[in-house]
Amino acid sequence: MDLKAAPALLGQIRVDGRAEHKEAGVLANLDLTDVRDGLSGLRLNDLQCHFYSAAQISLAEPITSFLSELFGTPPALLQSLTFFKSSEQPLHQDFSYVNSHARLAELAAAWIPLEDIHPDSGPLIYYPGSHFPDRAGFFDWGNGSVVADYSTINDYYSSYDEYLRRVVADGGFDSVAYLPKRGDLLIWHGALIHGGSPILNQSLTRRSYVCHYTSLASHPRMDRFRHQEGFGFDLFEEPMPGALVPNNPPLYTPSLPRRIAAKVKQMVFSSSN
Ligand SMILES: O=C(O)CCC(=O)C(=O)O
Repeated sequence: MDLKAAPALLGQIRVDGRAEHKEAGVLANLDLTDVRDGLSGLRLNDLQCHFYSAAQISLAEPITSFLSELFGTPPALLQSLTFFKSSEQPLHQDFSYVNSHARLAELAAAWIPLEDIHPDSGPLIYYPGSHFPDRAGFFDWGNGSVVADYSTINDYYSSYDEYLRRVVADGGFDSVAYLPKRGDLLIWHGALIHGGSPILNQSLTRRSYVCHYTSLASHPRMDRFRHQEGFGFDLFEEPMPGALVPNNPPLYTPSLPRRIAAKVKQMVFSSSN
């Protein structure tokens, strides 16, 4: 938190969020002495490349086991975001922005509270049921594309926002504010409409860790993952030099029931293909 006291390496953590964050690029360029000094919407990217503890959270068994069931193959992390305050991010569907993986629909996110979330801190809001394509349809990002092109994205922000607001109003979707306690977990489909609500009390933090996953087979760098028993959750192939990660971190080891279930699934899939 105290950037003056932190190793210089941590200044190299990539940041994202509002225009001023994007321009800074990395934490060191934000001219902050303490990360807690505000900046709602500030996101630290991919802390799992710097901290083994972040990698362990990304790979927590309840997440990986649930996503294995969902995808039918092990999940693989695409990115993580760490928030101190609400992102206050407008409504969106993740697949529009997170789309470097091969199978667009194989996208899910985990929202992990790092403290009990206060209703006035700008909680995550989402619209249950809005991930069904037959109910939400698809926004046209230009030339019929259902995903955003970063070179033209600014031209579309306001019409995308209008589109999603119309979808939730016309579809009769009700919003839910996510008010978890530390230790809870929310997993959502990559097409669920969601956003960060406005902060009502500026003194409140909303510390949280959000990960986006695809299936291992769909990951753009699948070849870089180590595998074990058909599971491959290795995030450490390319840690930042000097990162706080053990030299040879252990692979995720699925439980025996999970290994049996995976084996059976593999046999069923291979006999039906
Ligand atoms: O937590 C938030 O405020 C927004 C997170 C989010 O929308 C995302 O990571 O896709």
